[in-house]
Amino acid sequence: MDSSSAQERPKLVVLISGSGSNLQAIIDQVGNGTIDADISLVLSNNPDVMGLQRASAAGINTEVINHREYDSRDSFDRELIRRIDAEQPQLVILAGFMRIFTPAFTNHYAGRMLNIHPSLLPEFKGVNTHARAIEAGANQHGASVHFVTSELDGGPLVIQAIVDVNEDDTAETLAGKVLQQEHTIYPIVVKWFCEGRLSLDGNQVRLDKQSLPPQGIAHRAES
Ligand code: NHR
Ligand code: GAR
Repeated sequence: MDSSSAQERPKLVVLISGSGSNLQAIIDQVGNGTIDADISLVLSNNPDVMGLQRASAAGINTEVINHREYDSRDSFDRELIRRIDAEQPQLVILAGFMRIFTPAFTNHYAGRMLNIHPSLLPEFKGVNTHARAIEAGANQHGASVHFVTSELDGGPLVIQAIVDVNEDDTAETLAGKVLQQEHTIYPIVVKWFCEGRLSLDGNQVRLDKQSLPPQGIAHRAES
């Protein structure tokens, strides 16, 4: 093949810490051809999590880099970078990854790392988002996909899935409704990125060369 022939499929590296249902949603859409990419590696900071089994079942390489075996966030992040860069991925995907990164890490992957966070950012950054939304009496809740920057859960937003909070919702029922929406919106964003339609220019997200509003695109769940 000559050098002007079609580009290779983009390579993805997915970072997980747990059950990996968002990873599964992406695996499924790569598998059925909706996302034209290869998942070259799934990395977990926790051994023995279900997400690693999902990856293996799909024939994807997995590796564990256990943060408990590193004496600092810096040394853990350096090892992650070494392992990720060996794959030369176009995109790094955080899918339920639970370790905060140093700025050296987030700067290294600026514009090519995405996260899904279970709240309507900028509300409820951090952990335990569903219980906090209930506690606050929120009428709406959801999930956000954003480019990752050094500001925790503060990077530029691509899309938000909005779900209604009902009176009888608990943190658990709400988590289930939100997770279902996550499985819809995250593969869409990954597909856009792989098709070269989505990019980050400074702090501005662009989709098909159009600037997105600060909250990103709103995706309302049918109820
Ligand atoms: N790192 C940076 N610099 N910026 C972001 O936006 C990041 C990040 C690392 C992870 C995911 C994020 C989420 O979607 C994410 C975004 C973990 C924590 C946390 O408090 C907070 C936010 C996120 C992930 N982690 C604890 C820690 O000490 C451990 C908590 C635990 O193990 O349960 O790293 O929510
Ligand atoms: C998802 O709800 C994701 O948004 C959230 O954890 C869950 C992971 O589920 N992420 C975070 O809280 C990141 N700190 P999964 O492992 O089944 O994809």
